[in-house]
Amino acid sequence: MSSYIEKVLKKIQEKNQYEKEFNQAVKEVLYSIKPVVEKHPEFEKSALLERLCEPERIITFRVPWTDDRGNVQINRGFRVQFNGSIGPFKGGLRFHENVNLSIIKFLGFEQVFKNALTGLPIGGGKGGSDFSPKGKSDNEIMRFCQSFMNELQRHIGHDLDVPAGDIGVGAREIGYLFGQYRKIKNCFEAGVLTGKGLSYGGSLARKEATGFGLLYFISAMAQHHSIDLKGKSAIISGSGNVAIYACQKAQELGIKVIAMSDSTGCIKDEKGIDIEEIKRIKEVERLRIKEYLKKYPDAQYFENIPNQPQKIFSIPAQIVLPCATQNDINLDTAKQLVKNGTIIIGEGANMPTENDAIEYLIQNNILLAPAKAANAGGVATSALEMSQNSMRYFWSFEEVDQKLKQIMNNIYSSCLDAVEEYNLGINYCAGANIAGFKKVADAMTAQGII
Ligand code: NDP
Ligand code: 2IT
Repeated sequence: MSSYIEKVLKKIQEKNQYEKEFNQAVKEVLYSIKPVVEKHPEFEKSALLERLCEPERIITFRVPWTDDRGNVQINRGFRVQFNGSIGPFKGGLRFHENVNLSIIKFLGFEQVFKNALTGLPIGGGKGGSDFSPKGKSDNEIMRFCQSFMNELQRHIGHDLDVPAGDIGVGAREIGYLFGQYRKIKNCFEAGVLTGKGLSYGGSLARKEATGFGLLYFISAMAQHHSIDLKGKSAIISGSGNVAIYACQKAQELGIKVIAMSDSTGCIKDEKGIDIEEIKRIKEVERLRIKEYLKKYPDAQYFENIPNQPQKIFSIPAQIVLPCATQNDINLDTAKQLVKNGTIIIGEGANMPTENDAIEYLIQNNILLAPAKAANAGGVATSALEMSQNSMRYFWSFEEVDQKLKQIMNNIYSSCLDAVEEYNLGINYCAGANIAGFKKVADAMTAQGII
């Protein structure tokens, strides 16, 4: 290990000792960029890695709101503007009860490399709140979003920082956030948020983009390795935005998706998941995935046991798409996946695989499509939404989808180039980190010590 990287990692661990997820994400990147750092002694002189791992700005704020019973509730809001050297800070907002600074920082850090990989002019950031939309009425969600925006509006703008959705933030929440921003600013600044509804500046295919993009990336990888995806079986963890459209595109490609999940449990349908029924349950009715059994009594349901690996990962499949949340696959789960004959893992979620599990999977010849590359289709299409907003124009679904496909193919090529240049075998995780890092390092170096 390069002594400069060791020194930086030690410092980061000391300074952020309670931030488990952030330390995990930093370690994964810094270890894998070693061959590049060793070629560039000037990085140490300009403290490039220290600057890369310290967000440009962290904002935390109080979010007071009143629930339907008239009780005042307080949540904590976050926005981490991690690195703006390539473009305005860009990244989603996550509303989930377990959100804390460590999680937002890890997400912001990963976003920097992901956004660089897209080749589009977007820097990296992330935000959110420990607010859980689950079980809340529409009015409660609206009041929360309005209060959240009352503070966030000071810190965002179409050339400054452009938030979007993530876990717990979809079209409904973006609509309420945009409405409040427009009211406060007294102007229609369409490009300040992405993932907007189609009636007020959203892009066609943004909703589908992360899931579709994941399958485009996997297709490029499978083609390079002479693997035919058609007829392969798949399991997908999660049943939210990313999981649903990953499932839809997988089925269009002839893959048989036999299981999906939510945080409570998973359903298994050997005949293949009816994705329209999942959309009805999750997108329209906002119910639990178990509801699927009402229409398909022959399907099976397995409930998760707290603090144990999610049940879905014990179902054998050739393709595994973790599309729920971070750290779903630990070393034990990874061993199970290898035993079950998995060929490809495509990370739709951010950091779904723990570091020792990544190592184990690659050593066991599993093709692992890393999140920073494989799920970049969502943010890339957000950048296309920004372009359309700037032009005051819009592209057809087919045009956006075509651009998305091209971007995902380019991202795969960038990863492959890095893998080949540095002799990394099938380590696409290191390849993605190196390709993303090089772009950010170039931009940071050119802009001096800031
Ligand atoms: P959604 O809120 O739409 O869906 C999240 C899904 O994950 C739900 O099915 C949820 O189940 C499940 N889940 C299981 N366990 C957890 C947990 N502990 N915490 C939160 N969710 C859990 O989110 P998205 O589909 O948008 O996001 C899924 C993943 O993809 C996240 O890692 C996100 O960061 C990443 N991502 C999202 C992009 C986007 O454009 N939306 C782009 C790139 C990455 P339940 O309903 O039971 O909570
Ligand atoms: O993790 C991600 O890339 C996202 N949640 C999407 C961010 C965006 O700005 O569209």
